[in-house]
Amino acid sequence: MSIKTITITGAAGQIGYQLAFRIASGQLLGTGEKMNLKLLEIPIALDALNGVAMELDDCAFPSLETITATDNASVAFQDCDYAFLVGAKPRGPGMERSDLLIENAGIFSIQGNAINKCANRNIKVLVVGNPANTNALITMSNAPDIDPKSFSAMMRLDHNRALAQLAEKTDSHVTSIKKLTVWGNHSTTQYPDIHHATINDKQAIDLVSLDWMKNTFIPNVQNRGAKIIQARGLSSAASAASAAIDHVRNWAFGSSDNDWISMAIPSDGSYGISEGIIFSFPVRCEKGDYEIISRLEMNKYSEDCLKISEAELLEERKAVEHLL
Ligand code: NAX
Repeated sequence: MSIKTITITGAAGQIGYQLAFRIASGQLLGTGEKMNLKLLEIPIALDALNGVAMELDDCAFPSLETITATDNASVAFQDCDYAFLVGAKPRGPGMERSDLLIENAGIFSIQGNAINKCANRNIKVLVVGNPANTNALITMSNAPDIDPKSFSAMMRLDHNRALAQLAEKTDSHVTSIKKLTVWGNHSTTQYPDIHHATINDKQAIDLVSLDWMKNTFIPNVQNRGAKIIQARGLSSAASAASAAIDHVRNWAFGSSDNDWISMAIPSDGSYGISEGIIFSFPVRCEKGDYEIISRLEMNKYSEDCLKISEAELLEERKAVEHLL
């Protein structure tokens, strides 16, 4: 049995602190699979990171072979099979979105380079750190020797949030909802789309009003992150870690046959979305690969929503053009 190497960046942060323990306990690969865990942080957070490593030791997880805590990207990505890029610079007071893009672009270009040099050629990369889609684009562009299909950004938290909102409204369980999509960017331009969704085999769109869909459901999903910050005083962490595991587990081991998931991946031009930007599509995963669900019928409302999110991603790409 081969031992997998899993890298988590920003591992001393809120999400990293949840993610590391859930992965080490076997919730990603299954409890029988051994792993080496590599944790990357910035120098100032190394003491905290060593504390995380000590706690991981203290759990005596049967699946965990070795733990490496480092501030060196080349060490962290050496032989990496699965990378969770969580660490990012938060938006500071007075910082414009474009400043945030550029600050983070520096981080993700270094990490893309290190992945290109050191990681397993079949690596799967999930970018969580915001702005996640464009950070994934930068990482991918700086790893030219790795298949672009190895890079993705996280929309699964948005997807899970949408499932929960729709389940609550229709008094059903999340597991009875299939074929829901959150398209686009992980931002407030994302488009949670229930036009193809079913609930216990009935069309979801027939079970709710258009007014609820447009004026309650969509804004609630788009703004759920802000609501969590308002309530907790901190941004989503446990739910983000849970979604990150859902994303990579489905990607690596497959998603359900009669359903699909939302993943931000390099656009191949499907649904008229500009090629190359990291855009969320409905995908089905099998044997470590994914395929975009094609030829879904899209009405004018949906097409317009996709275009708004695409325009935002094109603008973000323009802001970091010099790093691509
Ligand atoms: P925290 O600020 O708690 O943790 C971030 C950690 O990253 C810190 O420990 C910091 O030292 C580290 N870090 C910064 N630069 C680094 C670098 N160059 N290399 C390695 N580590 C570095 O943030 P947390 O709440 O954990 O959130 C992490 C990121 O996830 C943020 O960018 C956040 O906006 C983003 N999110 C993305 C979500 C998504 O769905 N895509 C949802 C949750 C979350 O908001």
